Amino acid sequence: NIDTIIPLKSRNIWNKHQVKKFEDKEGFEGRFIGHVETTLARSLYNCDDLAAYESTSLSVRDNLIIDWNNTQQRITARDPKRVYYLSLEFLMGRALDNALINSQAGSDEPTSRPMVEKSLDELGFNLEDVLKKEPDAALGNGGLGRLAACFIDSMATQNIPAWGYGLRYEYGIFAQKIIDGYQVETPDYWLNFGNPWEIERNEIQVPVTFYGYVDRSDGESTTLSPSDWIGGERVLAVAYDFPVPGYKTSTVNNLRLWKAKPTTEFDFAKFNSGDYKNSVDAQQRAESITACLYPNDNFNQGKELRLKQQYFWCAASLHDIIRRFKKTSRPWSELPDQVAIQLNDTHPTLAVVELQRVLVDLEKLDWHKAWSIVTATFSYANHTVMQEALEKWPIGLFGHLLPRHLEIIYDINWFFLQEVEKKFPKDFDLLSRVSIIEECSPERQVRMAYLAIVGSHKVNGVAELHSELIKKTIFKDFVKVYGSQKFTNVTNGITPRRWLKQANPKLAELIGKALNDPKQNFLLDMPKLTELAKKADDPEFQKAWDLVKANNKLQLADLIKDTNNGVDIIDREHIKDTLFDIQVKRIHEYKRQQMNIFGVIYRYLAMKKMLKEGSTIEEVAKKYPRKASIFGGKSAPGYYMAKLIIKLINSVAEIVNDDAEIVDLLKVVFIPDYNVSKAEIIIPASDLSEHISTAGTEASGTSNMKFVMNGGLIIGTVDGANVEITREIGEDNIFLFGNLSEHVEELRYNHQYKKTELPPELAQVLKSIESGVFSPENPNEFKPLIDSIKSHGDYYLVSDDFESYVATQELVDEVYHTQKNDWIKKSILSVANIGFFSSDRCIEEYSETIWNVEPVKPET
Ligand code: IMP
Ligand code: B1N
Repeated sequence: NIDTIIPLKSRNIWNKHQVKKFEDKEGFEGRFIGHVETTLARSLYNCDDLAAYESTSLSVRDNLIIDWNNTQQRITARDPKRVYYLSLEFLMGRALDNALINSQAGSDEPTSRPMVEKSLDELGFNLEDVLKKEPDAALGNGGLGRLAACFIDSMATQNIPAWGYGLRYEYGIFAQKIIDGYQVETPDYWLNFGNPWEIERNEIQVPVTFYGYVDRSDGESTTLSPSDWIGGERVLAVAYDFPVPGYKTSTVNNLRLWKAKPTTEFDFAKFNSGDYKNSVDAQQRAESITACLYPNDNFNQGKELRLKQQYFWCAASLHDIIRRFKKTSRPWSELPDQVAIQLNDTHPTLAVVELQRVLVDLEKLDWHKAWSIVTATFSYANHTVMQEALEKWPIGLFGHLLPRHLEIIYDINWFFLQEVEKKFPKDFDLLSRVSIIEECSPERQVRMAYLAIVGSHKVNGVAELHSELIKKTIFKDFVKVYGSQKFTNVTNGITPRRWLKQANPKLAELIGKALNDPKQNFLLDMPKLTELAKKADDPEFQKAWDLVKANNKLQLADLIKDTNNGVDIIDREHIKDTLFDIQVKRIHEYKRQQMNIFGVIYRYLAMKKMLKEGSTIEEVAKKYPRKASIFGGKSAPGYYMAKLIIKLINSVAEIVNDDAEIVDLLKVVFIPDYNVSKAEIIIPASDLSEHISTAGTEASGTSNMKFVMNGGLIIGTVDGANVEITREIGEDNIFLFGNLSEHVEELRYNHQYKKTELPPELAQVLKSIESGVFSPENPNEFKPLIDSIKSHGDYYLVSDDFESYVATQELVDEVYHTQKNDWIKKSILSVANIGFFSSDRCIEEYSETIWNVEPVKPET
């Protein structure tokens, strides 16, 4: 406790020198130069853009830390219920621009950004160049990790007393290079130049134990009574804190990421036997726990190191949460009144078991009392129905690493199954279906999703369709056991601070003007955007709207030129009449980039055919007007088919872009190394974006929301959040196509029993690929892609949706090129009605219906 450390008589001096935030240009410049000269030990003579970035960040961070301290003190004094958001991934992107936008210095400016921009200019720097020096914090794979980042932004903005907990990977998601059209992974050592945004807390070190055995030599303890776990390996978790500023509030929350390091304890047994080197090596291995993010999206690889990461993180985080709870000396029964722990998918499910272990083994609570505290504390969000993504751990591996936790899981399961048996006597089938332990060959496994359900008081899906689907499919039996009240929906959302204001400042400004809200308070209340609808038909406004889009497209053209060795692929003269059709997301068969590129091939072949049959290029242009088909995204390194899809896209690009006959009517681009900061340039530039997953496979999707918020229209299937986007913006403003999720099962069945034929459009496309048009040196190159459709049951139903996809693309062309005003109107109306998808709304729903927490507002 701070009060006891500094004697009262010394307080005056402390208060006299209290550090103050900079409030104006003068103040900022003083800080900036101070950091250049003392923190960085540089000077006027050798301050480059990187140093300017570091110094600006450190200066802004100073302000954030002051607010951070005040926030922590306020919360400590009020001691409200807190939320802990546990996520193995936080895909934060860059921090500086966001901090400038979210924080306020200077009373006349809405944010610090314009002031700092001016200052930097006077100091001899350009803010945009300085911002580009920051590497992305890419500690995530895709949607799930970026959702966590949006959520912590919204929690800070809404003054929710919340903490994020995750891992500080030394290497985030790999950097993607494209070499000869193939993806090549290179390491992302994002900490190369240090990181001004993290505060290393060497004073916060939590010991974490692995392996060993449970000692029952007293002959008395059972698995249900306090037990002695004798660990075999110990590492330390060191805390690294990242400030999370809210928008237009002085609340700054904390994201705490753990790094593994060796203990100072030494293995004397090894040392005494003279094995000094092995003893040191064993210690060094500790650091491998937080070395690397697993680069899989929607896929469970089942590696021991991954389970180790999960336990390391859960144990350290829980320890911290419990330490904080204990400071107020409340009885354990009040834990659920003070603490809500949110599980971002099943990755942190071990925290459930760890809390039960702490309560029973260390705090000596009765098993059942402990368990009711545990379940009242946790809630679980499911993010996928894909079988290959559901986490399961072989009990051999699990029991070796965490022997005591496996016992606890057996006991949790035992009591759970008893409950089920009581409700449904003699239904042995049901018992084995819901058992947390899957009894199957070759080895029994722990089903983490079932453990998460049993250990939580609420379970939610992330979009309406998805939440209904999990109740009918993967968790059907649990609805039977618990009733449906335990299962709920919170549709995903995105932060409009990053995804509108930061990514598309000109559009935010235009909207602010239109709403008579130059300070852009609408960013805190996105449903206010509905007022925009009044302007949808206004020709002047349409013109201004279109101009913003055209400028964003030029910026994307610059990015494409940069990533393509300086070669301009996009014709700038025609930027306004070139439809930018974009699909950027992880490459995955279920997301169906293959269908998109087949569509591009279809278009190309059709254009060639027209020319061959004597049409003029003008006639071709009429049917197939200017279009740039833009792709981006990473494949998991071991995902063969996804990598082949990347290669196909690049091979098609090579042929199409070099084909002088079709002039510049069709361009194909694969942007390498898609990440958050590239997304901020790509998304605002889209006319059309593709969200075309097989119905029922994409839990929600969040980039669909980002594209619409930036005035792009969607071509999409009736899947994930597309359904609710359609409801909000109106079905006239979205291009939907394809089969519905309720037909998927039957369609797959038909494929299996060969009752389907390829539609002629697709047959033609596959034939051209097979004949080597796009891989003359190796006509067989793409055979596995073709076989997956023709011979292996077309699991993702490309052949079932292809005709309607192609037809819908032709409708898109028609509206874009012949009814441009109508297109712009659709765009404005879409933005007007996208307010529901602000992550602020998500956080309100979680706070009210799941966490039961309230904001703690700063005094004004
Ligand atoms: P924790 O919740 O105990 O981890 O505390 C988070 C931070 O809040 C600490 O590192 C302190 O900076 C601050 N803090 C915690 N307790 C107090 C307090 O009683 N007075 C002022 N600041 C506090
Ligand atoms: O979570 C996003 C959703 O919008 C997406 O539809 C969904 O695909 C995504 C294991 C995952 N689900 N599951 C994962 C990521 C990493 C991993 O190791 C699974 N990602 C999603 C946000 O709700």
